[in-house]
This record gives sequence, C-alpha cells and structure tokens, in this order.
Amino acid sequence: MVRGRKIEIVSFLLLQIVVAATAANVTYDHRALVIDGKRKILISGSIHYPRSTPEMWPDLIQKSKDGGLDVIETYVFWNGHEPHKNKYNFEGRYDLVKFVKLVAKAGLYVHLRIGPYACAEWNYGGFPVWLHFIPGIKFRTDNEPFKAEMQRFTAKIVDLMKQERLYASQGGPIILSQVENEYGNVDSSYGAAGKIYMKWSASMALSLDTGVPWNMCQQGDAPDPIINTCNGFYCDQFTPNSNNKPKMWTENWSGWFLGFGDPTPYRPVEDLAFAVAIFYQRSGTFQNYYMYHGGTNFERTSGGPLISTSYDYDAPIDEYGLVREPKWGHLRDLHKAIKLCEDALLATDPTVTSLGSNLVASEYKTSSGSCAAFLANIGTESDATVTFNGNSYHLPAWSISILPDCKNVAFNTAKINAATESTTFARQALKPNADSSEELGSQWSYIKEPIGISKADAFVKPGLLEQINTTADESDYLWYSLRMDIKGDETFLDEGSKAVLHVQSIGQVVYAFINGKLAGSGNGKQKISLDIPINLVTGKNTIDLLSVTVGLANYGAFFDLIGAGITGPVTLKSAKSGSSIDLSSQQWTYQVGLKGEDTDLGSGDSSEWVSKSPLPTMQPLIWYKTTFDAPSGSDPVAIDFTGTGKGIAWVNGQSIGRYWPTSIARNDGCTDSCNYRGSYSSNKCLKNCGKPSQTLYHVPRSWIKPSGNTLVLLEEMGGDPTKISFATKQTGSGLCLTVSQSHPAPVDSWASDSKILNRTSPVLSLKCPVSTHVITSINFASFGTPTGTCGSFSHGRCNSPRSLSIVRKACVGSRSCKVEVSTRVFGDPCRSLAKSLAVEASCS
Ligand SMILES: *[C@@H]1O[C@H](CO)[C@@H](O)[C@H](O)[C@H]1NC(C)=O
Ligand SMILES: *[C@@H]1O[C@H](CO)[C@@H](O)[C@H](O)[C@H]1NC(C)=O
Ligand SMILES: *[C@@H]1O[C@H](CO)[C@@H](O)[C@H](O)[C@H]1NC(C)=O
Ligand SMILES: CC(=O)N[C@H]1CO[C@H](CO)[C@@H](O)[C@@H]1O
Repeated sequence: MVRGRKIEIVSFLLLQIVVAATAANVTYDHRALVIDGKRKILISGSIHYPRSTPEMWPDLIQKSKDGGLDVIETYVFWNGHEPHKNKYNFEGRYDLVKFVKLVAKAGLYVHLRIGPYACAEWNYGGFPVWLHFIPGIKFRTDNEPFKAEMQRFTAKIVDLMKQERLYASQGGPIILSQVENEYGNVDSSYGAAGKIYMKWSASMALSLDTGVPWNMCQQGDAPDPIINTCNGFYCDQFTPNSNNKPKMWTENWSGWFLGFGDPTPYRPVEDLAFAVAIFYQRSGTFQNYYMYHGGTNFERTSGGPLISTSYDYDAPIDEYGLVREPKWGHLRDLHKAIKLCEDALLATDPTVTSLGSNLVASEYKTSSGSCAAFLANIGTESDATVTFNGNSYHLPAWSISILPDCKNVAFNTAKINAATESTTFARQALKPNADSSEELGSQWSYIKEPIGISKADAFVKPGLLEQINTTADESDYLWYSLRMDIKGDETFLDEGSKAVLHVQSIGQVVYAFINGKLAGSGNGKQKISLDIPINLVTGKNTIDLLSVTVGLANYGAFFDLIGAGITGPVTLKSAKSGSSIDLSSQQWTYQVGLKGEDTDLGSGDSSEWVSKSPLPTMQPLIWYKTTFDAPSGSDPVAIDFTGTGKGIAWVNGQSIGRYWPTSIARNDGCTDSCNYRGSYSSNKCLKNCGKPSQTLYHVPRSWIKPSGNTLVLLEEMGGDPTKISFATKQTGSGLCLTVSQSHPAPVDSWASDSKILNRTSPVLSLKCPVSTHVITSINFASFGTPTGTCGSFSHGRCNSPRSLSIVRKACVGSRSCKVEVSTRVFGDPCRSLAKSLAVEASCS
C-alpha cells in the first residue's frame, strides 16, 4: 500500500508550484481507523530505532513492507534523547526525524508511542535518571514536578514532529500517537492520584493538537476520545471501552525477550499466526507485532535488571536484520490473505456460527456481494473436518483457515508454505592487519584497573549507600571500600585470622576483594547474599567491594524506587563461634565509576596501553585492546565472547553493550519441539538450557572500517581475550519445506479483487534468499509420508520413487522453483493415505 504524494498546483497566478504530501484526515469509528473517509485494516510492526543503526533502517523498513506491514510502531526513548536535562540528542541512532521520514519514504505509516514511559526492557523504562533527583518528584502519578517534566518532553516531541510536518494531518506518516503505556496494569497501586494522573495525561496529550488520534494501551478506562488498546499474546477477547472505538492490538508479542541467566524463548509461528488471524476474525482491525525487529541493546541501554544485550525477541526480522524463516514468510502470506478480505471485513459485522465443539465460522458478507470467511478450530487436541456453505474443509487443531471468497482457502495458520532457511555463523580468524600472518590474539595490549579507590573524587560517608542514588547511573560501577586494623584477638576471627565476610546486595553483581585480591563474587536480580571465607592479616586490611548494575528496572508500580547496590548488612563473622561484627554503619569510602572510564579507555586512544608479554589473563579488572581488519564480505558481524567473563566492549569507541558469556541459562523448562497448540506464554517454548545465555554480540557493519579497527574490553571478572573470535551471520545455504496435499495453494494465486486465479493443487515453492545463488542440489525429496524435520528428514512407509528426480529436474540450476504437490505429478504411491512432499535443498 503506497500513500499518495500529489503534486498540487497551488496558484497558477503566482506560477508557484508546491510539492506537498497530501494531508490525510485520520479518525476512527467502531470498526477501524478511518483515513480520508475509508476504514482500514492495518498491520503494524515494532522497530525501535536506537536498537539498530541508521544504516540498517532502510533495509529493515523495506523488509517490513515486503512482509506486508502498513505501519511501523516505535516508542520514543526519553533518556536517549535527553540524557542530561535540557541537553538533547537527536543524532545517529537517536535521529527520530530521519527514522520517521524513512518510513514515510517507503510508503508506510507510523504509530508513535511517545509515552514518555516506554518500559520496553529499556534502562529505567526510558526515564532519564536525572528525573529521580528532582525534589519532591513521584513518577507516574498526580505529582506536579513529574507532570511538568512529562508535559515538557511530550510537547517537545510533538513540536518536533509538527515542525517537520510528520503528522498525517500535515501530510506526514504519523497516523496515531500513544500517551503513557500499560498504566492500567499498575494504576491501582497509585490509588486515587493514579486516576487523576491518567486523566491528566489524556487531556495533556489532546491539548497538543496533533490532528490524529491518541491511544492508551492496557487502560480500560481511557477517557474519550482516546482509544484504549490491548497488549498481550492474544487479544481476540478484547473489547474497547466504547461502541465508538475500534478493536486495536498495540503489542502482540511475537516472541519474548532474553535475560542473562535465562534460556532463550521462542514462539512458534503457527501460534503467532493463529493469534493474529483470530483477532481479525473477531472484528479486530489493527494489530502490531512486538517486535517485528527487536535488535540490540547497545551501550548500557538494556533494562531489567539483567536483560541481555541481544533483543532479538524471536522476531520475524532477526537481531542482525536478516529475515527469520519460516516466521517472516508465513506471516507475509497471512497478511496477504487478510488483505484479500479487507473490503468485506470493514464493511460489516460478522455472522458467527458454531460448526461443532471448538469450531467457529465467522462470515463477513456485504450487500454488494463480497464475502470473506474465517474458520477456526480453537481445540488444542484434534484436527477436524468441517462443512461450511456445503463444502468440506480440513482444520488442524489450533488453526484458522481464511477464505477470501467464502469458498476457497487462501491460508491456514498451521500449514506453512514458506521454506525454512538455515542461517549459520561462519567463524573468521581475524588478522590484526592485512600483511600479518598472525592471528588476532597475538596483538593484545592491556591496562590494569586499580582495585579499590583510585580516583580523586572518591568520598567518605557513614553507612552503606544505595547505588542509583549514588552513581545517578553514570556508570555500572560503584566501589565500597573500608580499611580495618586487625589486632589478631578479635572474637569474629578464627584461627589464622580467618573469618567469613557476609555481604548483602539488592543487585546485580558483587565482587569482594580482600587486600587487593578477589575473594568471592555473586550476582542476582534483586537479592544477593554472599558468605565468603577470607584471610585477614594482623595490621592494616582493606575490604573493597565492587557493586555492578546490569540495567535498571523498567516495569511495575514504583519500579523507579527499587534501587541497587550493597545496602547491607555487611558483616565479618567467625565460622566457628558465630561471633560477628557489623560493618554496615562504618565510614565507607565510595568511588563512582572506574578510573578507566574517566580516562575514556573505551576509545582505545590512551598512551598507557602495555603490550609486554605475557598478557595477563584470568584476572579481574583488566582493560584489553587489540586491532583487527573487517571480516570479509558484507554479512552481519558478531563477536563471540566465549573465553571471557563479563564486562563492556567497544569497537572504534562505540559501545556494543555488556557481554557476559559466563552467565548460564538455568537448566529448566527447555523443549526441543514446542507444541504450538494451546495458549502460549513466555515460559512455554524455551531452548538453550544450561548453556551461556548469550555468547554472540552484534557489531553493526557501519561501525567497522576495512582495516585498523580497535576493539577494547573492560573485563571485570577475569577471562582470556585471546579466545575471542569473530563470526559473520550467513543466510540461505539450506532450504527446507514440507507441503501436504491439504495445504492451500500459494496465496499469490489470488488476484487482488479476491478472485482465485489458479484452482490448483498445493505447490511447493523454493527460492534461494541470496539473489546471486541458485539451487545446487536437492538433498532430500519424498512425496508420500516423509517424517522428521529440516536436517533430519527420512522416508516414511510410503514414498514415490520419482520424488527426487522430479524435484531435481524442476529446481536444480534455478534460483527458484515450484512443484505441484499432487498425484498427477508424482503418481500415487499409497492410495487412501494423506500424502505430503518434503524437500531439503542447498543454494550457493
Ligand atoms: C475527517 O473525517 C471525518 C469522518 O470521516 C469527518 O467527519 C470530518 O469532517 C473530516 N474532517 C476534515 C477536515 O475533512
Ligand atoms: C534515594 O534517596 C532518597 C532521598 O534521600 C530516598 O528517599 C530514597 O529512598 C533513596 N532511594 C533508594 C532506592 O534508596
Ligand atoms: C497462476 O496463474 C498465473 C496466470 O495463469 C501464473 O502466472 C501463475 O504462475 C500461477 N500461479 C501458480 C502458483 O501456479
Ligand atoms: C492483555 C493480555 O492478554 N495480557 C496478557 C499477556 O500475557 C501475559 C503473560 O502470559 C499475561 O499475564 C497477560 O494477562
């Protein structure tokens, strides 16, 4: 769908020709958003602009358009745009105007979720930490200092969009804006003041006069004319709070986010397609994939705490910008099928009939004669054969068929016509420079970060300080340091001046150093309790505790006050007698951040780098640096941090985020093949149990030069940087697909007026993803009852002996091929059995 840009001749008399985008009138009624008087079925997807680079944006937007999206949805990230009060950043990854203009250029609309609370697994939910220090402030409630700041920033964004003429009312792409975000999930915790604040948010937003509607998600009592919308894994049961508002779904979770220490969630596309189809079946007209491209939490932008650096989300476009198949392709086919029904869906309300237990038909029939139907099997156990309008249809369990003409099936959510494409990471041993025969590891230099207090701005305070109040999140790191004189006869000492150091922290990582040596460490989301056996010496001792945050909380009532750091108690105790001394209220010395952060070692520029060998490894708190040439080719690049511990990394001075390959996913709840049937939840389909949560970290191509790149790591826990390797993510050496005789013919066999062109059998269609590739071999082909999944197909009891030769003949040597899945083509190897064609092909 391309929004028209018209040339208007404004005044012949002045001979002045103005090229202007046509202003669009966006309103809504009880069925849909209405643009220039026409109701619209809209399919939207979230892409958060700072989670990729401006160089990636055009391709991500084009892939979204090719996938059938009409709208790109994004939050606005306040702490990225105003990191310090009144100091704005709208450059680089935060160039919101550029992002919105690129979406417009592709002919798509924008849903701008200004918030300004974003949640989004983003640091502090998108709030700048400086807000926390405004006297008397209380977040997200009826509080004057907060409301003043929220209004100032919201107005700032609206004004910026207006100046650039980006609202649809001005000819721009923005058709909808959001104020607040999922406040209805938590507002009861704020009592009456919460309701006053919610209403104030609504009227504040309306007063900004954008000329397009506003929405509030998860806010059942959003006041008119604000549209209340639904977020969730399913929203088909949702009804808006007024008969005048359309049924809109602003966050349909396409997968789920990853945390350090967690297994990797994934959502089967059969279930995601089911959720979308049933939403439109039940009169929905706008739905948004959260996320369509998840991307990467660069720098220290991840929230949580403990959200990983990857924000891949199992989205249809992966973290690296490659389409994820068959998810992307299956949803593209779904979007085409829904669009074939658009006229009928929008013209009328459905007639709903039961076709049996758990079997529902919804028919949209207009007076002008168009008709579209959705047939649903919401049962989780049994496939069904239903009769609808005199015809018979096969409906797998937990699936929906879409019939754009009320007769022929264009799409079934559980029958995938899009091939699975393999993607692999290819290892590259990187050379420090083109002439060198040496590998990366031979050219590391280092700087040791001092253990304990080393900066002039350190200060002394009695008692244990909460971390965010102390660092204002200017750094992940806060040193808590104590000097102690030991006489040797203290009751908390055991023989040989041994004792147990007890440390309690509210997150997320603690390293304890005794007299300059690492004695123990631990981590946790909101509670760490360590008992570390230590050796003290007679005379002076130092206890240096390094507390590290891993993303500030972003969700829940009062999340801004959760805090972090070593809030105590800290005690020394005897393991034998139990006698102890509480150190919590002593005079502690504090240092915010590390010395190397102050001197900007991340840039690589310092003159202090030491290149003496041997390189110190497996020791805490060392900065490492090396140089490397870009991996060859243009495939996306990742660094595999296996071998290192935990820290932050920079490429050419640009922070690629926190790395933590030693954070291991809990060994619980993983499944090799997740049953997509039945309600999905974020714990239902997990993989990667017992393995590192994240070893590979995205380095955008645009941050790398052909040669002479600098990589700097701050290794906090101890590791061996020479073990680091580079990888490029490659797509499309293998293609797999199984199409059964009961699959619908491809959705492209329909004309745009919802008339079926080819009343053909199902077709197995393959296409090499890389345009210069051709299918070089067919590794497996069987028409009959093949079993197994991609990579492990095998013949069943029934197999047409012609399978391989027919598929080879049709496919080898071409970039794409189509093979009809029928006995007409393959003969019938087993009458009376339902048959399918499984193929595994290679491209190069
Ligand atoms: C915009 O559309 C609405 C409903 O379709 C209509 O009532 C209104 O007059 C239109 N406004 C303009 C400025 O055309
Ligand atoms: C931060 O300091 C303020 C003001 O002293 C205090 O009210 C608040 O409880 C502290 N926050 C945390 C998380 O400890
Ligand atoms: C459907 O028919 C059209 C026109 O005859 C043809 O170009 C197209 O390839 C056919 N599609 C399929 C999927 O067979
Ligand atoms: C609106 C909605 O459906 N919300 C649900 C989203 O999914 C979570 C996790 O499964 C549920 O707890 C919510 O109720």
